Amino acid sequence: MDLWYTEKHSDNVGITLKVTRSLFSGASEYQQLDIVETAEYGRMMLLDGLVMLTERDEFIYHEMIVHPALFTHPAAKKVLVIGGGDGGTIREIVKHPQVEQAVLCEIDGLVVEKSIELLPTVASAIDGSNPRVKLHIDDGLAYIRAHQNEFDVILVDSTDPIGPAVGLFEEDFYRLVFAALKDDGIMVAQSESPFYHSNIQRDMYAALRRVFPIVEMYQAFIPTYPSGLWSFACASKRWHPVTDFDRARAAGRDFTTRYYNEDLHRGAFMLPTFARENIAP
Ligand code: AG3
Repeated sequence: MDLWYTEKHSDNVGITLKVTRSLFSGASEYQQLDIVETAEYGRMMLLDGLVMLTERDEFIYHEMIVHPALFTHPAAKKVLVIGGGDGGTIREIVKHPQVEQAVLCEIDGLVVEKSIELLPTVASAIDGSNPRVKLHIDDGLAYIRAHQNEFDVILVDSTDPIGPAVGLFEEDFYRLVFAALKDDGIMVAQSESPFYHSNIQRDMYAALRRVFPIVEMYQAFIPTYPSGLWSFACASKRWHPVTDFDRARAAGRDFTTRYYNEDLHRGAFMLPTFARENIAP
């Protein structure tokens, strides 16, 4: 018997992957979590039925949510991740030798626990072995309210704006992020698909522009997300992710990446016309 999982991207379109077995299926007080083995994309994590990651293409999302900001900020020492309980974002952050502390604030302890158990290559930096990593199981909004002028970079690694992540797409939250950042801090948040989510993008970028002086969108190709074209919002207090980007430092990095590189950094900020129009002021 063949088993296939479909995440519907609209009423009429979805992505379907052949599943060879289920590794975990259970609900926390926040959401339904499933981890399955697929025939072509390795293990896959779903939250409320939405694809969060697969082992085969997670490197693209995790490299791209981290490295553009960390090679734009001249010396990021303290970095906060909100969401991202699988640990992939933290794994990329700790590749940067100047980072002294990487803090993960994830609302759902079950996601962290099951990622460590079933997705070890993703969760390698949050399994307790890395002294630079601190873990908080807490609501991102509550956590950020209690911190001011503290972080160089804040990365919002959220799910879609439904369920527990709704508050992470609102202006009030961006104001709290702004306050939690130091004077030259940078925020990056995943910002959905320019192809499918133009309304979400319009509202999100408008809210960001009311809070931050510099707001730029950049894109990445992520095969298992809706439409395959995904985006990130870079909102910054001082450093511009293209004009202040330190290309030489990125080119001289002493760690490997499989998607990000110093040329792609600039290219990622060059948008197709329809994507640019989604967020036109
Ligand atoms: N964050 C999930 C992005 C949203 C995907 N949306 C969807 N499949 N409908 C990724 C978590 C990985 N750290």
